Amino acid sequence: MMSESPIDWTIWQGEMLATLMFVIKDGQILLIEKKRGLGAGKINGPGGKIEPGETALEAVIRETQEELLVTPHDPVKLGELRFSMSDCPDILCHVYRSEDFSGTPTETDEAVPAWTALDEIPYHRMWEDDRHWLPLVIEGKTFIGNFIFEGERVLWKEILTDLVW
Ligand code: 8DG
Repeated sequence: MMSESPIDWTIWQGEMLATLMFVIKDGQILLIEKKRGLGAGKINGPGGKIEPGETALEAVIRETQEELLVTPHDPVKLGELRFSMSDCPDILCHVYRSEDFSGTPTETDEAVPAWTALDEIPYHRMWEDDRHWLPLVIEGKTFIGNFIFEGERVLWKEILTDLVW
């Protein structure tokens, strides 16, 4: 792990804007096994790119509908993740939590739904950074996570908590 960030995060800007949704209900979290795109094969929350003209909130609802045929209710933004990537455009990702939904989580071309107990989250099958901030989502805390990746490895990380959006 590098000790000093080679990036000035105060002027950093994401080239790709993305979202993630974590529905947490009855002690379980609604995860997906992603079937295609960036992070295929990994366990994650539903989510994806923000389309031109869309807000982050609109995008996270649309992506959850497309990937799982589920509509999250009253999503609350908890975090922002900033990924400086070595091999693809830098990503700014807005992280939401919801405590209820309508519809039935269903497998689609993009994802397989996986309800998971909160104490059984398979971090070994997830992006390496997730273990540093997903516990904050579960606790309902706000955060910024800054990460520098080399390929799929985290070279540097910083987590700031208690943000006001
Ligand atoms: P497509 O169907 O349009 O091809 O793609 P998409 O679904 O719109 O976008 P995507 O390529 O799936 O977007 C990448 C998703 O992966 C997006 O939700 C953000 C998420 N993601 C990263 N990096 C990391 C990470 O390190 N951890 C976690 N949990 N998610 C990440 O891009």
